[in-house]
Amino acid sequence: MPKSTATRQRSTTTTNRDSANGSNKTASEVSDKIDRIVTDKVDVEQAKAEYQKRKKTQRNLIKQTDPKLLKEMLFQMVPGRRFEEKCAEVYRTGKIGGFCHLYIGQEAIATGILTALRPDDMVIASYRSHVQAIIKGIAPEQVLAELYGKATGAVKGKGGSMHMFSKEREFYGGHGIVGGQIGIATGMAFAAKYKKTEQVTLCFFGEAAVNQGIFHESLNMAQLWKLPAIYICENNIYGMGTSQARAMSISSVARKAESYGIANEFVDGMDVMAVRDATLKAIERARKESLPTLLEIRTYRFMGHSMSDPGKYRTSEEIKKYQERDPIVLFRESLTEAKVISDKDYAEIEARAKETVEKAIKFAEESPFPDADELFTDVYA
Ligand SMILES: Cc1ncc(C[n+]2csc(CCOP(=O)(O)OP(=O)(O)O)c2C)c(N)n1
Ligand SMILES: [Mg+2]
Repeated sequence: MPKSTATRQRSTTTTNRDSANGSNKTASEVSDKIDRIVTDKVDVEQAKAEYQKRKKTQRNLIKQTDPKLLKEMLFQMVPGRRFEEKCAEVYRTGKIGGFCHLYIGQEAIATGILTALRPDDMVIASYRSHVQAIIKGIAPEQVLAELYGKATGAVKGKGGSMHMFSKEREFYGGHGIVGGQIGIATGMAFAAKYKKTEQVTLCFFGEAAVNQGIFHESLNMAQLWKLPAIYICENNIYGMGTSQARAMSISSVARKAESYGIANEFVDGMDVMAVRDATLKAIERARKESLPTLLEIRTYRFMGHSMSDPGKYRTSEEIKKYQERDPIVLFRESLTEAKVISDKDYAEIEARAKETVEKAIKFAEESPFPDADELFTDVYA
């Protein structure tokens, strides 16, 4: 826990009486206990050991899954990574303006979840959503053109990085207000239930959004009205430069869902098979029983919060440690061990990914900027 927070906790804990267990404790014993409660950051070594233990289950999941789909999942992750790396490169040349939040390190989440859906299921996300938009079916060309502010972009060049949208693909944004999409998702799930469409609504948000009132109001209503919604907390343990330990009194997001009676699961976000497995169960619960689920998926972003993040709040050692659990490397290893792919297959996947990104770049570069008339279209206020 950072020193400043530890100090703040200590200075406010002046009582000698520990009300939780009724015993007499010194102030320092109480504050040590608080430190332990507040600081339960995932320990990388522990996560690695757990993953090794889980490999057997993972291999079983791999065996039960169509090899074509497994290759497709790896294929979704690799161009997702290469796309974002290219965005970073191009951003630095000034061709992309405005905010730009990259997804590098979190690819197993979008892939494990979005390859488990029906095409008509609805997805809504935060501003960190280029990869979700692509896997949900918006062409990489349209996503990149949107980043360039070009007329051929997903929303005609008027939204930029944070506002991908496609009614046709049932992808409802790209939202810049932290937590704002959680309320919208709840309304979407209500509409689907009301209209009996059997669509499931999936809502992606970060762990910092959980501190917003809208999260709590939405979860309460979702369980009360039995809505077919899946709330996906991508817990990368930082909200901009603030670590979760400094901002959240109880760091288990999954436990917060329990207070509303919502089914919940804590998932390793570096393991795409675990993400997919948890999603399949949540989808079944939503589709068959019309009940919500919250998934807390632990992950880590390898890049800064956005392209303008100086990154002074964490050490390069910490980043390197998490990079040892790179979701693409882990999945590639598992598929190789299970003999689903060879090194040659992987080289082909990388080549296809490169081609996809190059095609998107060419398209974005060659596309025109919107006409001045566009300033007056799609304006509702
Ligand atoms: C209501 C609101 N408050 C503050 C901000 C500024 N802000 C933008 S991103 C962010 C952090 C969000 O972190 P998290 O939800 O964990 O998502 P992550 O960026 O880690 O994916 C903040 C505070 C905002 N956009 N909206
Ligand atoms: Mg976060």
